[in-house]
Amino acid sequence: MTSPDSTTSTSGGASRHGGTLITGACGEFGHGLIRTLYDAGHRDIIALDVREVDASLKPMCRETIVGDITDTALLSRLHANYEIRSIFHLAALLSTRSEFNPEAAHQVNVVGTMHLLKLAVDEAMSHGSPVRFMFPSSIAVYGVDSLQAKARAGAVSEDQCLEPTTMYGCNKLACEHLGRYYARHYRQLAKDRPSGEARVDFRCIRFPGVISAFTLPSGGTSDFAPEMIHAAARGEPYACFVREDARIPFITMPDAIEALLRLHAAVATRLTRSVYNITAFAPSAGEIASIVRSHFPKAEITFRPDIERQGIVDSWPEDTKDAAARADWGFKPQHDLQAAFEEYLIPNIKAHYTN
Ligand code: AKB
Repeated sequence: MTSPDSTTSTSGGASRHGGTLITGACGEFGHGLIRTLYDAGHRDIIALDVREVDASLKPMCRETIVGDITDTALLSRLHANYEIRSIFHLAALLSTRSEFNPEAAHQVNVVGTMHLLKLAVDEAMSHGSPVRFMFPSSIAVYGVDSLQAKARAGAVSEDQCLEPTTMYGCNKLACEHLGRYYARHYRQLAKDRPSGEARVDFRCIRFPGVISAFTLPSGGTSDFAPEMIHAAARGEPYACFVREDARIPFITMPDAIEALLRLHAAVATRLTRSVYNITAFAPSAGEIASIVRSHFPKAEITFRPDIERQGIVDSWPEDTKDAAARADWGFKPQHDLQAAFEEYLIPNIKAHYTN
C-alpha cells in the first residue's frame, strides 16, 4: 500500500488531512488491520466504530470516532475534515445476529454501505483521484438448498449458487452490486456524473470464516471454529452448535488481512472482476475438533447442533474457487490447515491465555 501518511491539502483556504477510513474498527478484523497498517508506517488512520476504540489502538490512529455509519452528519464532517483516499468498510452485523433483526441488519449492512459509497464519490470528486473502497463480503452470499446440492456444488466459483438464505447474505450480495454500480454506473444519466479519475474504485473479497488467535468474533455463524479453539485453550468445555460433518472454508486472520491489503495494492488494470473469492482450508467441524484435541488433550468438545444455525452452515458451500484472486493479484495464503494450527493458532493462543 502506498504512502504511509498523510498529506495535508488546502482547498479554498481550508486544509484537509489525508485519511484512510476504517469502519468497524473495534471488530476483530479492524483490530488486526489497524495494527498491520500502523506497523507498515501509516499515520493517517481514522477509526470509526459504534464502540469506543481500544485504548491500545488509539495511539495508532489519527482520530478515533464513536459513531454510526448511518449518521450522514458524521460522514459529512469526515468529508469536510479529511481527504480520504481509501476506505476499509468492515462494519457489519454478522449472520446470526442479523437473523434476529433483519431490518436493523439492512440499515447497517446496506444503507450504511450506501452512505459510505456516497462519501467515497464525494471524496473522489473533491480531490480528483480514485477512492479505493475495500469491502469484505462473505461466503454467506451463497445459498444451496440441501446437503445433496452442497455436495454436488463442491467448491463454487464467484458466479454460482447466488441465492442466499440469510439476511446477512442478502445484504452482502446487494452491497457487492451497489459497489459495482457506484464504481461503474453511478448517476449514469446525469451531466455532472463522476468521470475520469474521480471515481470509486470498489474492490471486494468474499471471505470464508476467519479465525484469529487473539480475538473472538461475535454474532457470526462460522464462529463455531474459533469458539472451539479458544474454549480449549482456556480449559473450558465447548458444545459445538453444528454437526461434526458440517464443512465450510476458513482462513486465518493474518492471511485475511494480507489478502485485503494485497487487493488494495493491486494495479487496477490487473483486476478482471470487482468481487473475488478466497479460501485457505475447508475442514469439517469434527476435523477441527480432532486437531484441537491433539493439541489440548483435556479439551471437552461435544456436538449439540442448533437446528437453525446448522441450517445456515448447511446452506453455505463446502469450499470456494479462488483462481481469479490467485491469478489477478497473487493471493496465496501462508497457512494451510496444518500450518494454521501449528505455526499460528496454537503458539499464539497458548501465549495469549498464559499471559
Ligand atoms: C458469519 O458467520 O456471519 C461470518 C461470515 C462467514 O461471513 N463470519
